[in-house]
Amino acid sequence: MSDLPPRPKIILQADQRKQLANIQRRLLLKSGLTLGAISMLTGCNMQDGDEVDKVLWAMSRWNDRVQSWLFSGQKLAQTYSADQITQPFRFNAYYPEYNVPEIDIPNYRLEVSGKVEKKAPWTLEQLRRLPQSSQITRLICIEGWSAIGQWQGVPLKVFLQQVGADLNAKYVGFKCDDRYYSSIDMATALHPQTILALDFGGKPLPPDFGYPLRLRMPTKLGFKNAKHIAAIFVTDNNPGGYWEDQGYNWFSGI
Ligand SMILES: Nc1nc2c(c(=O)[nH]1)N[C@H]1C(S)=C(S)[C@@H](COP(=O)(O)O)O[C@H]1N2
Ligand SMILES: [Mo]
Repeated sequence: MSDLPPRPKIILQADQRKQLANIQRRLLLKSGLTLGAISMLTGCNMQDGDEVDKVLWAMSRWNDRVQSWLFSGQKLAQTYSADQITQPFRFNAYYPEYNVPEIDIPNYRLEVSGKVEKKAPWTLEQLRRLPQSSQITRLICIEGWSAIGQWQGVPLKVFLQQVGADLNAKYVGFKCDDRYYSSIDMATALHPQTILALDFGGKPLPPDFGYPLRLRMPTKLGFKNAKHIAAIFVTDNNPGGYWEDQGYNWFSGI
Protein backbone atom coordinates (compact mmCIF):
# COMPACT_ATOMS: atom_id res chain seq x y z
CA MET A 1 0.00 0.00 0.00
CA SER A 2 1.22 3.47 -0.78
CA ASP A 3 1.20 6.21 1.81
CA LEU A 4 -2.25 7.31 2.83
CA PRO A 5 -2.88 10.98 3.46
CA PRO A 6 -3.03 11.85 7.14
CA ARG A 7 -6.50 11.59 8.62
CA PRO A 8 -7.89 15.13 8.71
CA LYS A 9 -8.83 16.61 12.04
CA ILE A 10 -12.53 17.39 12.13
CA ILE A 11 -14.33 19.75 14.43
CA LEU A 12 -18.04 19.06 14.48
CA GLN A 13 -21.05 20.59 16.15
CA ALA A 14 -23.04 18.15 18.30
CA ASP A 15 -25.93 17.87 15.84
CA GLN A 16 -23.56 17.28 12.95
CA ARG A 17 -21.94 14.35 14.72
CA LYS A 18 -25.02 12.18 14.29
CA GLN A 19 -25.31 13.05 10.61
CA LEU A 20 -21.64 12.35 10.14
CA ALA A 21 -21.91 9.00 11.87
CA ASN A 22 -24.89 7.99 9.75
CA ILE A 23 -23.63 9.19 6.41
CA GLN A 24 -20.08 8.14 6.98
CA ARG A 25 -21.02 4.62 8.01
CA ARG A 26 -23.47 4.11 5.19
CA LEU A 27 -21.75 5.95 2.39
CA LEU A 28 -18.07 6.55 2.94
CA LEU A 29 -17.13 3.25 4.53
CA LYS A 30 -19.37 1.29 2.19
CA SER A 31 -17.80 2.89 -0.85
CA GLY A 32 -14.33 2.35 0.60
CA LEU A 33 -13.60 6.05 0.70
CA THR A 34 -12.02 7.47 3.81
CA LEU A 35 -12.45 11.03 4.98
CA GLY A 36 -8.87 11.57 3.88
CA ALA A 37 -9.74 10.47 0.35
CA ILE A 38 -12.84 12.65 0.35
CA SER A 39 -10.83 15.66 1.44
CA MET A 40 -8.37 15.03 -1.40
CA LEU A 41 -11.12 14.49 -3.99
CA THR A 42 -13.04 17.57 -3.00
CA GLY A 43 -10.17 19.80 -2.04
CA CYS A 44 -12.02 20.52 1.17
CA ASN A 45 -9.81 20.70 4.21
CA MET A 46 -12.61 19.29 6.39
CA GLN A 47 -11.62 21.55 9.26
CA ASP A 48 -14.84 23.46 9.37
CA GLY A 49 -18.03 21.78 10.55
CA ASP A 50 -20.25 23.49 7.97
CA GLU A 51 -17.97 22.48 5.19
CA VAL A 52 -17.85 18.85 6.31
CA ASP A 53 -21.61 18.79 6.37
CA LYS A 54 -21.86 20.24 2.87
CA VAL A 55 -19.41 17.74 1.43
CA LEU A 56 -21.16 14.77 3.04
CA TRP A 57 -24.58 15.86 1.82
CA ALA A 58 -23.18 16.48 -1.66
CA MET A 59 -21.74 12.96 -1.65
CA SER A 60 -25.06 11.50 -0.56
CA ARG A 61 -26.98 13.40 -3.28
CA TRP A 62 -24.47 12.20 -5.85
CA ASN A 63 -24.96 8.67 -4.54
CA ASP A 64 -28.76 9.09 -5.04
CA ARG A 65 -28.21 10.00 -8.68
CA VAL A 66 -25.94 7.03 -9.35
CA GLN A 67 -28.40 4.67 -7.67
CA SER A 68 -31.33 5.98 -9.69
CA TRP A 69 -29.35 5.58 -12.93
CA LEU A 70 -28.56 1.99 -11.98
CA PHE A 71 -32.10 1.16 -10.83
CA SER A 72 -33.95 -1.08 -13.24
CA GLY A 73 -37.65 -0.32 -13.21
CA GLN A 74 -38.52 -3.92 -14.00
CA LYS A 75 -35.90 -6.16 -12.38
CA LEU A 76 -37.65 -8.15 -9.66
CA ALA A 77 -36.38 -8.56 -6.13
CA GLN A 78 -36.07 -12.09 -4.75
CA THR A 79 -39.26 -13.76 -3.57
CA TYR A 80 -39.63 -16.62 -1.07
CA SER A 81 -41.96 -19.51 -0.33
CA ALA A 82 -44.59 -19.52 2.43
CA ASP A 83 -42.52 -21.86 4.65
CA GLN A 84 -39.67 -19.31 4.68
CA ILE A 85 -41.79 -16.60 6.33
CA THR A 86 -40.20 -15.25 9.53
CA GLN A 87 -42.28 -15.93 12.61
CA PRO A 88 -42.74 -13.90 14.66
CA PHE A 89 -42.11 -10.92 12.39
CA ARG A 90 -40.08 -8.06 13.77
CA PHE A 91 -41.52 -4.67 14.70
CA ASN A 92 -39.61 -1.45 14.18
CA ALA A 93 -40.41 2.25 14.37
CA TYR A 94 -38.79 5.38 15.75
CA TYR A 95 -40.73 4.72 18.99
CA PRO A 96 -41.47 1.60 21.06
CA GLU A 97 -44.33 -0.78 20.24
CA TYR A 98 -46.62 0.59 22.96
CA ASN A 99 -46.67 3.95 21.17
CA VAL A 100 -48.05 2.60 17.88
CA PRO A 101 -50.69 5.13 16.73
CA GLU A 102 -54.37 4.47 17.33
CA ILE A 103 -56.29 4.87 14.11
CA ASP A 104 -60.04 5.32 13.75
CA ILE A 105 -60.45 2.66 11.06
CA PRO A 106 -64.16 3.24 10.15
CA ASN A 107 -63.43 6.90 9.45
CA TYR A 108 -60.10 6.33 7.77
CA ARG A 109 -59.59 8.11 4.42
CA LEU A 110 -56.41 8.12 2.35
CA GLU A 111 -55.71 11.66 1.15
CA VAL A 112 -54.28 12.33 -2.31
CA SER A 113 -52.68 15.57 -3.48
CA GLY A 114 -50.08 17.17 -5.73
CA LYS A 115 -49.69 16.37 -9.42
CA VAL A 116 -52.81 14.18 -9.73
CA GLU A 117 -56.12 14.77 -11.52
CA LYS A 118 -58.39 13.20 -8.90
CA LYS A 119 -57.87 14.45 -5.37
CA ALA A 120 -60.82 12.73 -3.70
CA PRO A 121 -59.90 10.75 -0.57
CA TRP A 122 -60.11 6.94 -0.60
CA THR A 123 -61.78 4.53 1.80
CA LEU A 124 -60.20 1.16 2.53
CA GLU A 125 -63.11 -0.55 0.77
CA GLN A 126 -62.42 1.43 -2.39
CA LEU A 127 -58.77 0.45 -2.23
CA ARG A 128 -59.74 -3.22 -1.83
CA ARG A 129 -61.84 -3.01 -5.02
CA LEU A 130 -58.72 -2.21 -7.08
CA PRO A 131 -56.57 -5.08 -8.42
CA GLN A 132 -54.44 -6.65 -5.66
CA SER A 133 -50.98 -8.15 -5.79
CA SER A 134 -49.31 -10.43 -3.24
CA GLN A 135 -45.63 -10.94 -2.44
CA ILE A 136 -43.42 -12.90 -0.06
CA THR A 137 -40.27 -10.82 0.23
CA ARG A 138 -37.55 -9.81 2.67
CA LEU A 139 -37.71 -6.53 4.56
CA ILE A 140 -34.19 -5.33 5.35
CA CYS A 141 -33.68 -2.81 8.14
CA ILE A 142 -30.67 -0.51 8.10
CA GLU A 143 -30.09 -1.46 11.74
CA GLY A 144 -28.85 -4.87 10.66
CA TRP A 145 -31.74 -7.33 10.69
CA SER A 146 -34.12 -8.66 8.08
CA ALA A 147 -37.34 -10.68 8.03
CA ILE A 148 -39.41 -12.42 5.36
CA GLY A 149 -43.10 -11.60 5.25
CA GLN A 150 -46.16 -11.75 3.03
CA TRP A 151 -47.92 -8.56 2.03
CA GLN A 152 -50.85 -7.98 -0.28
CA GLY A 153 -52.35 -4.82 -1.66
CA VAL A 154 -52.76 -2.44 -4.57
CA PRO A 155 -49.75 -1.96 -6.83
CA LEU A 156 -48.80 1.70 -6.37
CA LYS A 157 -48.68 1.99 -10.17
CA VAL A 158 -52.34 0.95 -10.42
CA PHE A 159 -53.27 3.49 -7.75
CA LEU A 160 -51.31 6.30 -9.41
CA GLN A 161 -53.02 5.53 -12.73
CA GLN A 162 -56.43 5.53 -11.02
CA VAL A 163 -55.92 9.02 -9.59
CA GLY A 164 -54.53 10.36 -12.86
CA ALA A 165 -51.10 11.05 -11.46
CA ASP A 166 -48.48 12.73 -13.63
CA LEU A 167 -46.24 9.70 -14.12
CA ASN A 168 -43.50 11.98 -15.42
CA ALA A 169 -43.30 13.74 -12.06
CA LYS A 170 -40.18 12.93 -10.08
CA TYR A 171 -41.36 11.84 -6.64
CA VAL A 172 -44.14 10.23 -4.67
CA GLY A 173 -44.34 11.36 -1.03
CA PHE A 174 -46.01 9.69 1.97
CA LYS A 175 -47.28 11.25 5.20
CA CYS A 176 -48.04 8.90 8.07
CA ASP A 177 -50.35 8.97 11.06
CA ASP A 178 -47.39 8.87 13.48
CA ARG A 179 -45.82 11.95 11.84
CA TYR A 180 -43.34 9.77 10.00
CA TYR A 181 -42.84 10.70 6.36
CA SER A 182 -40.85 9.48 3.39
CA SER A 183 -40.64 9.66 -0.39
CA ILE A 184 -39.53 7.60 -3.39
CA ASP A 185 -38.51 8.20 -6.98
CA MET A 186 -41.16 7.65 -9.68
CA ALA A 187 -39.32 4.65 -11.20
CA THR A 188 -39.57 2.82 -7.87
CA ALA A 189 -43.20 3.92 -7.46
CA LEU A 190 -44.03 2.24 -10.78
CA HIS A 191 -42.02 -0.94 -10.06
CA PRO A 192 -44.26 -4.06 -10.16
CA GLN A 193 -43.33 -5.08 -6.57
CA THR A 194 -44.13 -1.68 -5.04
CA ILE A 195 -47.52 -2.05 -3.38
CA LEU A 196 -49.84 -0.19 -1.04
CA ALA A 197 -50.26 -3.12 1.33
CA LEU A 198 -53.58 -3.71 3.07
CA ASP A 199 -52.90 -7.27 4.25
CA PHE A 200 -50.05 -8.93 6.11
CA GLY A 201 -49.86 -12.73 6.33
CA GLY A 202 -53.30 -13.01 4.70
CA LYS A 203 -55.08 -10.74 7.20
CA PRO A 204 -55.68 -6.97 7.39
CA LEU A 205 -52.48 -5.23 8.53
CA PRO A 206 -52.26 -5.33 12.34
CA PRO A 207 -51.44 -2.08 14.22
CA ASP A 208 -47.74 -2.91 14.77
CA PHE A 209 -47.10 -3.60 11.13
CA GLY A 210 -48.59 -0.43 9.73
CA TYR A 211 -52.39 -0.62 9.74
CA PRO A 212 -54.47 0.25 7.84
CA LEU A 213 -52.18 0.93 4.88
CA ARG A 214 -48.43 0.72 4.36
CA LEU A 215 -45.96 0.96 1.54
CA ARG A 216 -44.19 -2.30 0.78
CA MET A 217 -41.34 -2.50 -1.76
CA PRO A 218 -38.56 -5.08 -1.63
CA THR A 219 -36.26 -2.83 -3.71
CA LYS A 220 -35.64 -0.41 -0.84
CA LEU A 221 -34.48 -0.55 2.77
CA GLY A 222 -37.04 -0.94 5.53
CA PHE A 223 -37.16 2.70 6.58
CA LYS A 224 -38.51 3.73 3.15
CA ASN A 225 -41.49 1.34 3.65
CA ALA A 226 -43.81 3.86 5.29
CA LYS A 227 -46.43 2.42 7.68
CA HIS A 228 -49.77 4.00 8.71
CA ILE A 229 -50.03 6.03 5.50
CA ALA A 230 -52.45 8.95 5.82
CA ALA A 231 -51.63 10.87 2.63
CA ILE A 232 -49.93 10.33 -0.72
CA PHE A 233 -48.74 13.15 -2.96
CA VAL A 234 -46.98 13.47 -6.31
CA THR A 235 -44.37 16.20 -6.72
CA ASP A 236 -41.23 17.36 -8.52
CA ASN A 237 -39.63 18.60 -5.29
CA ASN A 238 -37.90 15.91 -3.23
CA PRO A 239 -39.99 15.66 -0.02
CA GLY A 240 -37.20 13.94 1.96
CA GLY A 241 -38.13 11.77 4.91
CA TYR A 242 -37.91 11.27 8.65
CA TRP A 243 -34.61 9.38 8.57
CA GLU A 244 -33.53 10.70 5.18
CA ASP A 245 -33.43 14.23 6.60
CA GLN A 246 -31.19 13.03 9.42
CA GLY A 247 -28.54 11.64 7.14
CA TYR A 248 -29.69 8.26 5.87
CA ASN A 249 -29.14 8.07 2.14
CA TRP A 250 -32.36 9.09 0.39
CA PHE A 251 -32.43 6.48 -2.40
CA SER A 252 -31.44 3.53 -0.19
CA GLY A 253 -31.95 0.91 -2.88
CA ILE A 254 -31.15 -2.71 -2.20
N1 LIG B 1 -44.99 5.33 9.89
C1 LIG B 1 -43.81 4.71 10.09
N2 LIG B 1 -43.35 3.89 9.14
C2 LIG B 1 -42.18 3.24 9.32
C3 LIG B 1 -41.38 3.45 10.47
C4 LIG B 1 -41.89 4.34 11.46
O1 LIG B 1 -41.27 4.60 12.51
N3 LIG B 1 -43.11 4.95 11.24
N4 LIG B 1 -40.20 2.76 10.61
C5 LIG B 1 -39.57 2.22 9.38
C6 LIG B 1 -38.51 1.24 9.64
S1 LIG B 1 -37.02 1.87 10.16
C7 LIG B 1 -38.64 -0.09 9.35
S2 LIG B 1 -37.33 -1.18 9.44
C8 LIG B 1 -39.95 -0.66 8.97
C9 LIG B 1 -40.33 -1.76 9.96
O2 LIG B 1 -41.51 -2.38 9.57
P1 LIG B 1 -42.12 -3.57 10.46
O3 LIG B 1 -42.51 -2.99 11.79
O4 LIG B 1 -43.25 -4.10 9.66
O5 LIG B 1 -41.00 -4.58 10.61
O6 LIG B 1 -40.97 0.32 8.96
C10 LIG B 1 -40.60 1.59 8.46
N5 LIG B 1 -41.78 2.40 8.33
MO1 LIG C 1 -35.46 0.21 9.73
